[in-house]
Amino acid sequence: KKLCVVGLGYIGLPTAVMFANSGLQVHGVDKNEHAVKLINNKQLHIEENGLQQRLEQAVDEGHFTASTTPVEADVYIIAVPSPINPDNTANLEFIRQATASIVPYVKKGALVILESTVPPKTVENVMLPELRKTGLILGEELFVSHSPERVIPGKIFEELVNNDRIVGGINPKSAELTKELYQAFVQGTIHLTDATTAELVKVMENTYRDVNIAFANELAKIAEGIDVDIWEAIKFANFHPRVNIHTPGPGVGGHCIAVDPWFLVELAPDKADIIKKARLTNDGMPLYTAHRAQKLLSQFGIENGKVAVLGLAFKGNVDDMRESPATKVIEALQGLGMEVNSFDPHIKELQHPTQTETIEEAIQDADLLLLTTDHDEFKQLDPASLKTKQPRPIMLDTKNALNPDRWEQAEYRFFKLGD
Ligand code: SAJ
Repeated sequence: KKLCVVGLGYIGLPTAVMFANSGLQVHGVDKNEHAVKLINNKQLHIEENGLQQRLEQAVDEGHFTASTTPVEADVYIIAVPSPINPDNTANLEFIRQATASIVPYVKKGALVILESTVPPKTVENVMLPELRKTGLILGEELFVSHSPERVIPGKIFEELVNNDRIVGGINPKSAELTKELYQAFVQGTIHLTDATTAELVKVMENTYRDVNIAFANELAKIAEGIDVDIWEAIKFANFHPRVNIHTPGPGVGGHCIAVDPWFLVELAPDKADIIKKARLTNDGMPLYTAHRAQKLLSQFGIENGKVAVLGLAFKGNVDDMRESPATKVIEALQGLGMEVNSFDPHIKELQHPTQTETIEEAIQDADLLLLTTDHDEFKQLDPASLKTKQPRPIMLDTKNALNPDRWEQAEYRFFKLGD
């Protein structure tokens, strides 16, 4: 079988490579010429555990090529972004364009699979009108399904294989054909349903996380008011067999959890109350974090201090800055009149105006170190060797990532968000 994967980003590239490693002939398509060039040279434009070696294998075995335009194939997989507009409505233009781009190449008997997360009814209302232009009878001569990815960045290859998948077809045959394809490497169960149900399920999963994180963030704020360490309180609560409180933090980032709940709000604005409130609660965390930093500084007599933000990525051990709470914390700090440097060992090129190349540079004059991302590199820092010009700098850990004793022994004043 020949596959054409449209969109070679965080999901498309690993998925394409995985199929190629399983022996299928795969052609990847991306409109970013630079990324295509790199990929054909076995180089990466994104970071993911195991991806480098798997890409090399795929290209060396002759199973994987890439270009900026689609090719004729038996199966098309679409994995392009589905972001939100500034007014929190879904932007489905990339999905529509990607679908339109394959229309000239699609032949009778082909299967088109959407992997991107989308608002319910997108297959029906956005993709099918484009695919009808092939002149093929949908469900008989052209099969279409939604097979949303569910993998977590950092562990993509593990989860591609082991996670269950929900596959929704525009008819049962479409779903069945999709299942047969993914069985090339998926060891989890593949559950079949219709396309709209699959769309809703995927969005529900990420919304579940968002709502629960908002709950944890609300608890963190409450705990701060009564001098309780929320991290300890959550740990104890989670010893209950039916309680699983999520982790507070400086906000929710990434292109999924902070985005997908808005799809449900747009779909049912008068019904999605909790979902909307949760989204706004999480979006308020960067400002809350900045205020907490400001209060700490003024507690120690420092006005308009200098802050070193440790971490720009949206979560630990990834190189992805999209929708990162850290960048919003920085904006909020600056808005409050503070001077900010930042450092992130995973963001290789300087991608943020406040970013420095070394941690030493970022913390040099800092009154306060603000940990926003729980990278392993930060957990392993030796506080004793990290000297700022301040005799007793402040450390505010928003992720409960550090060992307070070590920082306090090194003359830092140590604080946590939610404590
Ligand atoms: N976060 C918290 N508290 C938590 C968990 C996460 O503050 O308890 C924050 C993180 O720091 C990060 C953001 O939320 O800023 C999202 O991180 P994440 O690791 O929870 O999720 P993503 O966005 O990397 O991946 C999610 C996953 N969805 C679920 O776990 C339901 C993944 O399985 C999906 O495939 C992915 O979204 C996607 O692409 O939709």
